Amino acid sequence: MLFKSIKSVALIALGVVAIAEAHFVLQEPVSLGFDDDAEGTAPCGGFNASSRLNVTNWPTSGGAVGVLTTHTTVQWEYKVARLSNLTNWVSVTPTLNQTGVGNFCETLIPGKKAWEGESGVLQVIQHGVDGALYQCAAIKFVKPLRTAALVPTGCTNSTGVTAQWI
Ligand SMILES: *[C@@H]1O[C@H](CO)[C@@H](O)[C@H](O)[C@H]1NC(C)=O
Ligand SMILES: *[C@@H]1O[C@H](CO)[C@@H](O)[C@H](O)[C@H]1NC(C)=O
Ligand SMILES: *[C@@H]1O[C@H](CO)[C@@H](O)[C@H](O)[C@H]1NC(C)=O
Ligand SMILES: *[C@@H]1O[C@H](CO)[C@@H](O)[C@H](O)[C@H]1NC(C)=O
Ligand SMILES: *[C@@H]1O[C@H](CO)[C@@H](O)[C@H](O)[C@H]1NC(C)=O
Ligand SMILES: [Cu+2]
Repeated sequence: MLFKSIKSVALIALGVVAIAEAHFVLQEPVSLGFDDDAEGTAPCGGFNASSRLNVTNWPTSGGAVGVLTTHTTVQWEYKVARLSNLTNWVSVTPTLNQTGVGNFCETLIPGKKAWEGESGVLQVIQHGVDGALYQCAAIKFVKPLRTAALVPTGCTNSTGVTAQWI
């Protein structure tokens, strides 16, 4: 649900308590930023998609995407674009139907093989009662991992969280 005045710094400080007030917050990889009021603004929830302050290497074999979510039934889309063409957002998974609130971590969201070596942006879209909501992260498409993907500490599923590709 929309909560008018809370800002990202306060949200981070409040941690889990804040999930009752935010639509969803991208926690992994490092987000371009969170603004509750602007989260419905495509492509990046009110933040400049070209921002490169904190870039996460993204193996084309897949990386972990962790969110805090407050809506009980939502559909997720995971898309990527090249930094050189931020009008061309490409889905890297089917749509995911997810229920339950709290932490939700998809451990293997792929990159795009054809874009290996290029700078890009990961876009996470939540469709729910508040319409489409957007969060992004600056990434670089890198070679697939030969070992099992690392799931960052804290990228977990809360009790009662379930999901199904549709
Ligand atoms: C977004 O950031 C890029 C790169 O820093 C800059 O060139 C562009 O003007 C910014 N766009 C907006 C709308 O602020
Ligand atoms: C980038 O993100 C990492 C992981 O959250 C953090 O440790 C680091 O301080 C961030 N760097 C900047 C410049 O924000
Ligand atoms: C960006 O991608 C779109 C869709 O593929 C394409 O039509 C457009 O020509 C591309 N623009 C640039 C600058 O490459
Ligand atoms: C998503 O899952 C819920 C709970 O199982 C179900 O009621 C709903 O119909 C599903 N929505 C879609 C779009 O598949
Ligand atoms: C969280 O649940 C989803 C859907 O069941 C699953 O694909 C994912 O691997 C789980 N995440 C973790 C960290 O176990
Ligand atoms: Cu909401």
